[in-house]
Amino acid sequence: MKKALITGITGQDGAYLTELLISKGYQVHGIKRRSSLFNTQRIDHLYQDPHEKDLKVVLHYGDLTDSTNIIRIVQEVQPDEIYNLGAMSHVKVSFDSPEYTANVDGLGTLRILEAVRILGMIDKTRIYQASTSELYGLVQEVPQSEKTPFYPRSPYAVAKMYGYWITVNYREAYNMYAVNGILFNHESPLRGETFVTRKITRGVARIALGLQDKIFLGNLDAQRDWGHAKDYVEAMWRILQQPTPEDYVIATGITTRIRDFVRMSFEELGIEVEFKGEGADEKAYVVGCANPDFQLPIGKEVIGVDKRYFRPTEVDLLLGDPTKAKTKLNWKPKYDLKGLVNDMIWADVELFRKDKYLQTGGHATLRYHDDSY
Ligand code: NDP
Ligand code: GDR
Repeated sequence: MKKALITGITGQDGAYLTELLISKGYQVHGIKRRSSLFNTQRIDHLYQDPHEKDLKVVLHYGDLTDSTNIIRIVQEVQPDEIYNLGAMSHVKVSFDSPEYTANVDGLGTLRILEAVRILGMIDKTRIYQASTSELYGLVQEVPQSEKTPFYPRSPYAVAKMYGYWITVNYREAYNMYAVNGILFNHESPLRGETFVTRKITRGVARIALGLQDKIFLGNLDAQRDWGHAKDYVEAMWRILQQPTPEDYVIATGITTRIRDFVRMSFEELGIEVEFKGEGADEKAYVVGCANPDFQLPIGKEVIGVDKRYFRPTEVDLLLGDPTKAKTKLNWKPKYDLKGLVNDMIWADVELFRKDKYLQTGGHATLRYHDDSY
């Protein structure tokens, strides 16, 4: 039985990757951080009582800032594959916590590579590094491919740049099987609540159910190449199965503005919105409701812009060229953007229907604070 070790197993990608690897017969080991609250919601459906035999998922306490801990876990697990997905992954938050971000996202990668090297496991263990389209930053060339120069625009991206190059360097210096997946944005119903797509689908679901008046967003003009996380973890696995270690861009090849993601989310629920105004004065209003379950007053203001969500330096346009992945990995996404929006918005409607039920029955007073960031 192959063994995989996943850092960041409690995150969006960690959860989908764990499901995928279990379905392929792996035993999956994951590193989770100690937290004062349970933080395993995304993988709880895979939970097994640790007293059972032949466990498919084993969790270890740890942290990417702690090399002794990383070395011990790698030694104990003896993984065939390591997926380094753990990171402080929020671009805006990285401006608030730049040093921590550098430690986890940059040096954390080094700690993984060093653990494998120090333990003499170079010939046994393959390493996947979660690199990102944020490396491209300030637009140099469109679409962005494996050959496009980097110009990172946030402490997050700069830290990931270190992670990218140290992975390449260890591959070249020590002949390690260490590779980068340069993944463009990928989303899902498990997406963290403060990334823009999930912030939108949660907000739109609550507005449609009458639980919230409006949501505030930042830069509506930014363009992103969005795919579904389920498709992207398949690509991660394929990257590590290749005979030679190489880096790959994973993207859909289609880019969309934030404003249009908002429009599409409302549209899925039969609500038509129109944007008016510019910059910080831009707003969206309801202009039609086709679904009897979601009737909102025509003219209702549902989206506003708040400058606090703008970044000090922005990445305006991401559009990936996945030709290499399509040709060499035979990878092709199953979801298009409409399918992604559909999956996300209906999951959030289901989630907030429960809130609605509790509120209507007088069992809860609800306050939402996930529209920060
Ligand atoms: P998430 O934010 O959902 O998950 C991040 C994971 O990292 C969580 O499990 C988190 O633990 C863990 N983590 C955070 N800090 C530490 C630490 N100090 N030590 C150990 N683990 C830590 O991210 P995604 O699943 O979306 O992304 C996975 C990886 O891919 C990340 O590295 C991200 O930067 C990168 N990436 C993501 C893209 C995307 O669009 N989703 C695109 C390109 C790259 P906890 O649950 O306790 O917070
Ligand atoms: P990103 O994702 O920065 O691309 O990083 P995010 O969803 O946070 O932002 C995408 C774009 O939307 C704009 N935006 C807003 N963003 C947030 N979070 N909140 C808002 O209210 C808002 N309004 C507009 C942003 O300015 C930006 O242009 C994600 C993360 O998963 C990284 O870890 C990963 O590496 C990259 O994707 C690829």
